[in-house]
Amino acid sequence: MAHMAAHKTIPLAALAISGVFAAGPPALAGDDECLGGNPLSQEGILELAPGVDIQSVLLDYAEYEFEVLDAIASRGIYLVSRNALMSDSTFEQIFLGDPDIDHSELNFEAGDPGPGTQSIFLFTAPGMFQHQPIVTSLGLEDAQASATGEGVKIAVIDSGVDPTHGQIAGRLAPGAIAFTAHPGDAEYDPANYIDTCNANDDDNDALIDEGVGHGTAVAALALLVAPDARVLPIKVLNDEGKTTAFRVAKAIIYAIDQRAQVINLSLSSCAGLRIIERAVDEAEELGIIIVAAAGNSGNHADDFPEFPAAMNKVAGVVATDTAGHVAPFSNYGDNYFLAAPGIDIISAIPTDSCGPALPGSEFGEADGTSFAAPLVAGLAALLIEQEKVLRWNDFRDCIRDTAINIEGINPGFDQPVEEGLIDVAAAIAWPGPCHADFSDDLTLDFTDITMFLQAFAIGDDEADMAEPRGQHDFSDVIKFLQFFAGGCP
Ligand SMILES: [Ca+2]
Ligand SMILES: [Ca+2]
Ligand SMILES: [Ca+2]
Ligand SMILES: [Ca+2]
Repeated sequence: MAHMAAHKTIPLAALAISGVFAAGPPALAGDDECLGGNPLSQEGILELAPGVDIQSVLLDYAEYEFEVLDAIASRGIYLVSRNALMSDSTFEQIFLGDPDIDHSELNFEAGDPGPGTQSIFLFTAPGMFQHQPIVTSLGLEDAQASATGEGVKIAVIDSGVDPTHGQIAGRLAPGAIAFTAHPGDAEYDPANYIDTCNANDDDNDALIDEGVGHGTAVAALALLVAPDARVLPIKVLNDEGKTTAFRVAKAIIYAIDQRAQVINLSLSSCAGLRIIERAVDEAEELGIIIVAAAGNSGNHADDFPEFPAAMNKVAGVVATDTAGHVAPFSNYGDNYFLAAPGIDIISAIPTDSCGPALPGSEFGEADGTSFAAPLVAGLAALLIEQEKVLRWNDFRDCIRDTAINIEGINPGFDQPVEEGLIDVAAAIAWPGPCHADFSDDLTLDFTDITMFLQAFAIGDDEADMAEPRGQHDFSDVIKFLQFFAGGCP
């Protein structure tokens, strides 16, 4: 029943859905087309120095006829078009030495994961969703006796969701949005975050709407682990499962500004763009846990790392079976932080499906690192509700202490993953760090109060313990005192 990754090629920097929906041949490990990517030849990204106005930049470089296509204006990041006479390398070099431009880089073509990744799920009976093997293997019932993710917002940066699906309806956070085209393009509609199709094979790969259903399945899996969390759908993948680096960065920044506490990215790229890394860094400073699928190329990260999963401070997720055997299609390697089940995973699919998807069915079964990642996102939500995780370091420590080592059962894989396979019940039973112990001596005394106040006064991230994150105010002091009064676990 395991459906191998059919995705035989991932162009460099192709941001592709990391889900595999159909039976097909195994992935071709080491496919060097991973290095051959296609930057969008008439687009580029400019990161301006603080206080610089984009209009003055456009004037300074008027001969190149740059036009603003899209913006993350609050961060001084702009997507510009340029005339066809300007080469990629010229764009990369022309701004060197200009103090107004912090960084320039190319935008990358969105990519399809390749033939066979069509949205064909195997039909499963509705009752199977709540009773599938991962519910037992991860210990979800035990875990949910202690935490359900209440009050936690999980941003799902994906293909949108079906808001009418029984597993999704009533469980969305306000602020759902779509970034699937440039503002002004006919396709761009910020309100249209719905996981729908257009019944056309827009990318001419003989697959119609192969991305449809992906986001609905991903969101429902996060909610399977954390049933009382709320999902914020941010649509970046179109109905063919494609997007661009710029849109992914824009979506992460949007999730930050919407105060999501967890961000799930079931998509990957062979290029680690600076604007995505910058967005990841900003999220990490605010205590947001970022989870990303490792990708389905069957490659070791030392050969072909995929991003953002392989970035520091991102929980990159390798797919295994329920016992921890690495899936043949999954990327692996110790650049990826942990593993979760991603074979024969049952989840929600849009009820109003189209194209090749199952008409009228509500649940389907599929494989992919895409479906392993949201299980980790759900776990993060449970730990955040418990206040065991306030920031990335806490999550990292929890996984180090509770994940199941899978090296011994994967002799064919050199260091399959940095840590191991998640055990949700064990993670929820983890005692948690001693948040008030600023002196790291496992006791709480006046020194810790002094150190907290010093950290608070200089605006250190460690002292930003309560919402609103990114601000040091009285709620952080109250939270510290609560942790202090509660003692070390
Ligand atoms: Ca297609
Ligand atoms: Ca289409
Ligand atoms: Ca102490
Ligand atoms: Ca705060």
